[in-house]
Amino acid sequence: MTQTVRVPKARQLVPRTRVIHALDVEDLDKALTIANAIEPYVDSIKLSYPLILAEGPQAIGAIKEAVKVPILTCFKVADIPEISHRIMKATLDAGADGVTLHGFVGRDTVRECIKVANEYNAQTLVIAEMSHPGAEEFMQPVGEKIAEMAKNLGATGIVAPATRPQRVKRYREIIGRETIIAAPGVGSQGGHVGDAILMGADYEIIGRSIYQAKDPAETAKQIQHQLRSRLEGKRPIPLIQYARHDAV
Ligand code: O7M
Repeated sequence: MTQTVRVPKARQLVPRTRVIHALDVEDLDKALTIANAIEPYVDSIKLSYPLILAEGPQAIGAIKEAVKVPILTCFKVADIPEISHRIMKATLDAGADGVTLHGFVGRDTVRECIKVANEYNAQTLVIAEMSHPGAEEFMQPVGEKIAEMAKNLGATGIVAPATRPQRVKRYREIIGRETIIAAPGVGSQGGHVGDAILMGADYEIIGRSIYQAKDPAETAKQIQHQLRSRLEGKRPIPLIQYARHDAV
């Protein structure tokens, strides 16, 4: 008897609006309302502990069903390879199209996570340097090595701080054009809309500035206008179609 093999159908990140929305609310109904309203202005919706701990992993599938953009989950995986493998599988089985993981844990864990993601055709974003001030203490000194490792292992991309656009520029120099950069820290953390992209990022990750706004859809639309005019005014780095989930 032939066995049915699960055909992975992860949605792929495509740079259109160049915004990833971090939908860090705790209530699924609220998340669904916001997801539907802001979808035209974002390339992906990123879900994290606040929603998943409150509503369970089925919230990933519920949001995914409501929108067409890829769903990233942000558990920032950072465990030994065997446990990371199981976290990845559970997350991807729940419907995630892409995941975030830490790079500081080393290449065995990162390689394992990328291997699992590839089986699902899913995207991997490896955190090189975080956006908060504390990241300068321990992460920044090793961030460039992490970025290089992530690229060499075939990660889809890295995460670098929009709060320090010069660092984004440095990461772009290190990893070249094939590996994407997603940059959090815009708005609530002090980063300006467009700075990270002008320094070489592909996406800016924006959370509270949108979901805490009185009118999230209108705010997301305004952010999109602001981003467009900044990029048009300053000759943006050309858009590239990214879909790297091959070779580890
Ligand atoms: O715009 P905010 O500050 O409300 O939200 C930022 C989102 O990006 C939030 O979901 C954070 O968990 C996430 N993030 C950072 O803020 N800084 C980082 O260095 C990394 C992330 C992240 O998404 O890692 C993948």
